[in-house]
Amino acid sequence: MSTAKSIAGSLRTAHSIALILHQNPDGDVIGSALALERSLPSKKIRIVCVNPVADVFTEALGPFAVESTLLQSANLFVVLDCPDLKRTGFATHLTKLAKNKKLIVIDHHQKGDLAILANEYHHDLTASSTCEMVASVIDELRLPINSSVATALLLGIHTDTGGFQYPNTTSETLKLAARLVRQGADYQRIRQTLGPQRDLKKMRLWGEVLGSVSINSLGIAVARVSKATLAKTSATESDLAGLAKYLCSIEGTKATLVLVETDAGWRGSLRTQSRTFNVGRLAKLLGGSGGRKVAGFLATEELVSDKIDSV
Ligand SMILES: [Mn+2]
Repeated sequence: MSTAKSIAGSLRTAHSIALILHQNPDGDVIGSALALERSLPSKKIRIVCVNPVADVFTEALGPFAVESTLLQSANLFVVLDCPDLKRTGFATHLTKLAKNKKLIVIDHHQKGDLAILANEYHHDLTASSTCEMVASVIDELRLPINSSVATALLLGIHTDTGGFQYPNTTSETLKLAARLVRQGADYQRIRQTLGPQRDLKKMRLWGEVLGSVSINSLGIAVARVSKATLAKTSATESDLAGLAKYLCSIEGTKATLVLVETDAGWRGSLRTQSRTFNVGRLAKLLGGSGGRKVAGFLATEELVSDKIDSV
């Protein structure tokens, strides 16, 4: 397993670096990439993602460029905040280029198949976020953290700890957050931009969905989002971001399941904050996959009505 020190060494010697964000990029992966890019201005760095980045992140962090094509020309490829090759959106590309280019992973999730493919796998399950790990890498590089880098790192920590509310918030996390604020991170701005959404379509969608949430016999809060609900509220799937986390706050809930109707069937996303509940095992039973805390599956209509309520 690689350390922050060895990752720093690889970054130091590379001239051209591609930072790869996972699909549907969140605050942690975006914060990690921007912190690295802004810490290494003398390198040629490209941030790459198959999906566009939500406006709220440029609002919080200032403008930055994200490319959708992964060029082979870089000499170092870094996958951030993602254990699974498929979730990068560049599975074929990365498999091919890993044969003659250096591929690094920095991640805090349960290990996935990238652990086999990568040349260096920097992994820390106890880190609150990839941003927390990236902060150590920047320290190893002996680079100063300016206010823009500090804000990017704090945004990732804020995202993955639910604003310091989840159990992954350790004394190390709080110590780092305090240091980042001292180094000029604009926490007020992060809270304001990533805080409760003011978007009316999203509110209407959440209203519809929350109105029909049920809790099954296993203590899972189940929310169903049909195509009809999306159409009725003129909202899109991206407006569901944060819903699963919100549902986790229902008293007595062990996990949450958000079912979204798609052309291929019902896509189920499971999430838990519980230390004992394993949603990955449940997803496997339903033909899906994932880790202990976040997992997913695709179900036919039949499965949704027959099994979900009894799981
Ligand atoms: Mn993360």
